[in-house]
Amino acid sequence: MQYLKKIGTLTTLLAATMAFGTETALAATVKVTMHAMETTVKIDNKGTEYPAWTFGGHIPGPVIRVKEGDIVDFELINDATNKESHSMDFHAAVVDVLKEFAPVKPGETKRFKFDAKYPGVFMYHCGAMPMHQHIARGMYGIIIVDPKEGYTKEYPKPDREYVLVQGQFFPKADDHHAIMENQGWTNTLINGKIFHYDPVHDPAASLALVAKPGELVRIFYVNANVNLPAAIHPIAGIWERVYPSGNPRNVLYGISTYSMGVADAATLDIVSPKDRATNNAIVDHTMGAAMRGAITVLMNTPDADPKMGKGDNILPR
Ligand SMILES: [Cu+2]
Repeated sequence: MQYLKKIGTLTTLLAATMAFGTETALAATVKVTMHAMETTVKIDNKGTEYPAWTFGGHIPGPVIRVKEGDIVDFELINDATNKESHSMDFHAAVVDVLKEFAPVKPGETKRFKFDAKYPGVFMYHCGAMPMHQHIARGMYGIIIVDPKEGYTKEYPKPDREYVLVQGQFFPKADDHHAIMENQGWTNTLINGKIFHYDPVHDPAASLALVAKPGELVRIFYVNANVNLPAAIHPIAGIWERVYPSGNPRNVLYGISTYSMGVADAATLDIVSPKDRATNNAIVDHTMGAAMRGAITVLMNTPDADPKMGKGDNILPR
């Protein structure tokens, strides 16, 4: 027993050394710069304009993608032309809310670093007050932290990947009291637009998610609603696997509808039938949200554009 214990200790030490060595060798510092921009965006497929507050001029902000163990060296530039203070709150970071996440005045810049310690998918958002208004006006996005061990049997390599970030649209952008009370929201935004990828319900929609029959499609989903949970279901399909918070160690199988609280995120895998062309409608099954814009069509056809859902094309705009 004593011998086994010793071997065990040695193995643990060796494993720790190896892990540390590997991490040191592979850990990278990833520099991320974002501009807080108070600017006009188009919130539907017809081009309706809205006075948004954004990271980088779009709702959602840029997709940040790093690897577990990387150090994110982040810089937030609050342009001098802005009127409001803004900040950055990465849900992937373990830092000090009063330091790293503190507001930045117009014309100022803030820089901080954090260790991307946990793999998964996480919301990021502005935390300047009134926070609910900054989120409602569009200051949110997704950070993906890929697992350091890469793909495994339980977390297989997907054929395509897509990002879907859901938000609530409040047309009265200045009424932050109403936003707090969840009053006056008229629509749901998917990647910043109402029925963004749904040519079935909006003839003005020119985009849909695409894949080939039988491909493994991985969806990175963030619920950036201000006040409402979301119930994500792929109509005419079942999630093959769901990874709560996107962590490959959290695996659920054969899920019809996966519920996400506010600010929650998940990775959801779906595989369509191999022998025929089909469509799925990925919805927030909360009907009031679906009918207000939270329907995304996934077309599974043999002629699917080979570039969609790959590399930089995981958030089609
Ligand atoms: Cu802000």
